[in-house]
Amino acid sequence: MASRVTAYVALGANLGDAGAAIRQAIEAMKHLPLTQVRQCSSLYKTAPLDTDSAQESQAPGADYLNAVVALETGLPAPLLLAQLQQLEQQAGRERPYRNAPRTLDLDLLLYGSARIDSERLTVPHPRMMQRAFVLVPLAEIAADRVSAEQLSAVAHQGIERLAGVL
Ligand code: PH2
Ligand code: MG
Ligand code: MG
Repeated sequence: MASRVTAYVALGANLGDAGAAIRQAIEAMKHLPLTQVRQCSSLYKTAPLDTDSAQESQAPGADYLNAVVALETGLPAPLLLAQLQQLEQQAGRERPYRNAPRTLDLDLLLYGSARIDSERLTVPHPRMMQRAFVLVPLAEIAADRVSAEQLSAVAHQGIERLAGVL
């Protein structure tokens, strides 16, 4: 049997019904081939980060809803990425400019202990350690993958846990 890997995926949305988009994406991930959803973090309300300064005429957008899930998967990382991108498309994702508000963003954070540096995919996700909206929900379900130092480095970023919503 092909080997199975624990992968962590960050979910984010700040356009349209973000809560519905995140819940639907988690349901859809349960139906991906060779894949089970093992754990879900709480849902978090987070202030938009890194909105593109070259786009100052654009509003930074609404607050985000963010979460992280753990998948157990037999899909190789490039195929998992393709499946996640397909779910983004099904949620009506458009990319008018970098970090634009989005109906659904699914980022592959970690794929087992793999280090991947290809044209299409970098794992661990290159910016995850600077982002409370990733580290706080990740630490909730995978405390061994985030250190106290990494959490305290992002502690100033606005993030609110929405208990009992997911
Ligand atoms: N995603 C980004 C850029 N900024 N800010 C928050 N709060 N949440 C996000 O998911 C997010 C962001 C790029 O993917
Ligand atoms: Mg992202
Ligand atoms: Mg993305």
